[in-house]
Amino acid sequence: MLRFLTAGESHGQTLVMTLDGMPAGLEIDIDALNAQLRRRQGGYGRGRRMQIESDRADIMAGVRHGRTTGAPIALLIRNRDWVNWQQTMYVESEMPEGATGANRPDVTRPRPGHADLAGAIKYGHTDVRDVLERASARETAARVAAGSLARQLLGRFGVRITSHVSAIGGIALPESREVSFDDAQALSEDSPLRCVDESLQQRMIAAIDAAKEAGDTLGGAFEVIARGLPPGLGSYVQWDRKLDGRLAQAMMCIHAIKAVGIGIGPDVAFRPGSQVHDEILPPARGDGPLARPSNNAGGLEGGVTNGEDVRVTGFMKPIATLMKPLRSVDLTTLQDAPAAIERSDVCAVPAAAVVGEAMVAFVLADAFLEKLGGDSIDEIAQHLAATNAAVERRFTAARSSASPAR
Ligand code: EPS
Repeated sequence: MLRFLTAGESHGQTLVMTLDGMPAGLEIDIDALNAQLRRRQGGYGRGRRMQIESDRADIMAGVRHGRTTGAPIALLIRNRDWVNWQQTMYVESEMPEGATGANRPDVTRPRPGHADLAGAIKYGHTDVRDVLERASARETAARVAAGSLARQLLGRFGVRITSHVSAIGGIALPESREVSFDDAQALSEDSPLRCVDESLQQRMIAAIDAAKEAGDTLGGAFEVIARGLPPGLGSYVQWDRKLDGRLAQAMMCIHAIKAVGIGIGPDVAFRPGSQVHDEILPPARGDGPLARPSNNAGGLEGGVTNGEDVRVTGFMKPIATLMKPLRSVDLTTLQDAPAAIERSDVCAVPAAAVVGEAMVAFVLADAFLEKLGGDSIDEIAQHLAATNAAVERRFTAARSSASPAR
């Protein structure tokens, strides 16, 4: 079983991530991991924080001489902004001598849509900062680190993962547009929103500018696509083993995600069966796999991978920190007061797409190990080869018994 936990506050010293269950013998590419962290920091519409941070992971445990040992992996992503926050975020009971930054007043006006109010009531906090520091999406940097390691494991066995932004605010790719893995993969990391349609992207940028001007924020949607997964990951036999359910949970728990779609997602509710289900055709070439002319199911039938691309869409609400704040109350007086303003982003959908890739990578790597697992990369490679050979034998037998008329 692969699992990870994170710790860390948005303006604390560091984010911490522990990943348990990685097999031994995987070569770790720390530059590739840091490149994923950099991708998460990008996207048009981010705030000033991203100019301060340049996220880098320091691996503290579980990797030796460039390879996993099978032990838990621990890593740190230090917050460069910590120097500006020591007087507000110190750990000790008294402010330590030499603490830098500013001593900020308590936050008492919860932001609608953020965890502020529910969290303050739940944990009994009077300074809402005790909630928002941990509820902040800064934590997703640690998830991207975990996901990057999961992606490196999958990559070792030919699985690749990409994403693209399909909507910002009300501006969206048409429903009929299925973005191919290659089109998403070809998007440049310098592309401002990682949308495959350039004219739409320009309209999205204008919408973000207008939202910023109005003190408002924008959400949107992104799709994660995974290619090269073997069929048979996940299972239909028990509710908690269905891979679509597990992917949905992993996407839904990303900050600000309010809905998840698999394949064509919510559209399934509005089309007849003949326009939803993907037909099954004989192999296009003699020794090829069965052909599927469409992939509305997003690579998952019965909660099991079917060998097609896995496609998962996340729908993100607008960020809850508005520079023109919504109405709220001051929790110390219960009188009307505009919601607190924290430094934030206007739109973070491209960053959420990178986090989505990480969470999808993590769940897929977990499911991969469940079916083909072993304690080392070599053992897993043997299991995968044996599984592929068994499928191949079955199809070879079927081909040789097929009537010549077919
Ligand atoms: C950040 C995500 C957002 C940013 C944050 C860094 O967090 P939140 O969910 O709290 O809005 O706003 O930046 C700051 C907190 C700041 O002070 O600028 C991230 O993804 O790293």
